Amino acid sequence: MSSATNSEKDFHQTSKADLFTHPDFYQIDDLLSEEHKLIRDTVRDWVKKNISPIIEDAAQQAKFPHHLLRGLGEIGAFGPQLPLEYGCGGLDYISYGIIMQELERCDSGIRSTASVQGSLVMYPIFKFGSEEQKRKYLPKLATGELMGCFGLTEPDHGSNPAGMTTNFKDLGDHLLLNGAKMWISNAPFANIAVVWAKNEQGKIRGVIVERGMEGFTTPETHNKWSLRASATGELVFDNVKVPKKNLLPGVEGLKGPLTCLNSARYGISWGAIGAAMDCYNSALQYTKERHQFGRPIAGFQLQQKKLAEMITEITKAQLLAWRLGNLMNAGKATPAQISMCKRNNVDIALKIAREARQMHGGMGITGEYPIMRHMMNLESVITYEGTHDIHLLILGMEITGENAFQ
Ligand code: TGC
Ligand code: FAD
Repeated sequence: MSSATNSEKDFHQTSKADLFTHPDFYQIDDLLSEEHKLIRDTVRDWVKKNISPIIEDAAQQAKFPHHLLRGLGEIGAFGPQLPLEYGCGGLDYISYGIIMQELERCDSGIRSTASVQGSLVMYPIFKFGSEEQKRKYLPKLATGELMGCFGLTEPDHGSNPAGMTTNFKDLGDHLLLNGAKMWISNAPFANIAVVWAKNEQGKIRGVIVERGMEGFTTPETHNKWSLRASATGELVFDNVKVPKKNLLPGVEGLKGPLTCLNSARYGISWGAIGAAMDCYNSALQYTKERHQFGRPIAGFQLQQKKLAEMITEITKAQLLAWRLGNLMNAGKATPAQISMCKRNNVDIALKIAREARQMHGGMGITGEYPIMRHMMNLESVITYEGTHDIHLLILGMEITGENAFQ
């Protein structure tokens, strides 16, 4: 079980109704199937009923709402893109994107939990795990009975994970794991961790570490101003004996974790649009209702410029994500295409959140509106899964053939 939990009664329920409907300026809904729309409606209804009423309080208290986990499993938020035979959703990548968008529309931290579980824990087990590992972990991860985290980043190796120092020795029937990971989403409550570490030959391998293994601890990271409703922590390995059967057999080298990041970055590309839409809707509503100088502020040109630019950027981001989803479905998406979409969509979402914050005037800094929470969350989203500048350099290398990283 998880190391620490709370329950629904620990969160104050707001009486404010969540009336979100998505803007669709370019009739992009026409590009979706009936199944996609049904999935969207189902997830949206569940989010409105279960997350919206408590999310502001969870963020203010900086507490992850553990009671949501089984419900997230029931609506198919964990590993929707993985096959039915392992208890997963068996859905396409557009459906996966839609689910991430609906979750992040409410809060990036909740989407983070689902991204990590589906793309960074379940996906590597599915893609690189043994049949025994798949049968043991995937069905329970899909329901939320088991939760996982992904350990790549270290205190001294963030953008450059190839330099990692976490390592293991092969001692016959078990591995001896030492080192530390930092900034790990879900770490404080995860039952298992997919950890990337170097073997004695300096090759990066994936290892499944279980809570309860001696020498394995997960201290929580406190005092974040961003993703406050998501639990972040460290993974510390002090001579942890990990059974050899917990090694992921199917991959060696940095391409292992980077392959998983492709899937998670894709999900973020859709997720960020959700946060942007929520900020846009709130700004549109507020400017229509708020009167200054004897008229709604929506009537002033400067406010209209901001709203018109917001919906333009949201629409462009939607089209980019939709096309990328189709490339993912066809198995044709390249890492650089994913970088472009993650980078662009998070960037526009953060800019929209900042503009929306100003349009709400003083009210924009309060928890009465979701704006400031989205804005602070997106400061992490633009940093994790590859920073804004790292994705620019990935694109630069793709188009010029020159490596500007080092
Ligand atoms: P480089 O030499 O370019 O590549 C090493 C090997 O990996 C292959 N490769 C990829 N494979 C699959 N997908 C990709 N996107 C790949 N990119 C590269 C490459 O072909 C090579 O394979 P091989 O067979 O030749 O060995 O590697 P590098 O050391 O120069 O680094 C490249 C760089 C900087 C782009 C990469 O390291 C990077 O992306 N850095 C950013 C780190 C990052 O994104 N960390 C994310 C941590 S997890 C996280 O933030 C989760 S937050 C989750 C949440 O809460 O939602
Ligand atoms: P650094 O790599 O130190 O970068 C600092 C600055 O230098 C950045 O602006 C960067 O763009 C720039 N920079 C670095 N290299 C170059 C270069 N070559 N050229 C130009 N500029 C450069 N990691 C996980 O493994 N698992 C998780 O679950 C996870 N969850 C996270 C949750 C949160 C809330 C946060 C904040 C982070 C999380 N991360 C996780 C870590 C995240 O992926 C890293 O923070 C990110 O990759 C950047 O690494 P860093 O923070 O060490 O920054």
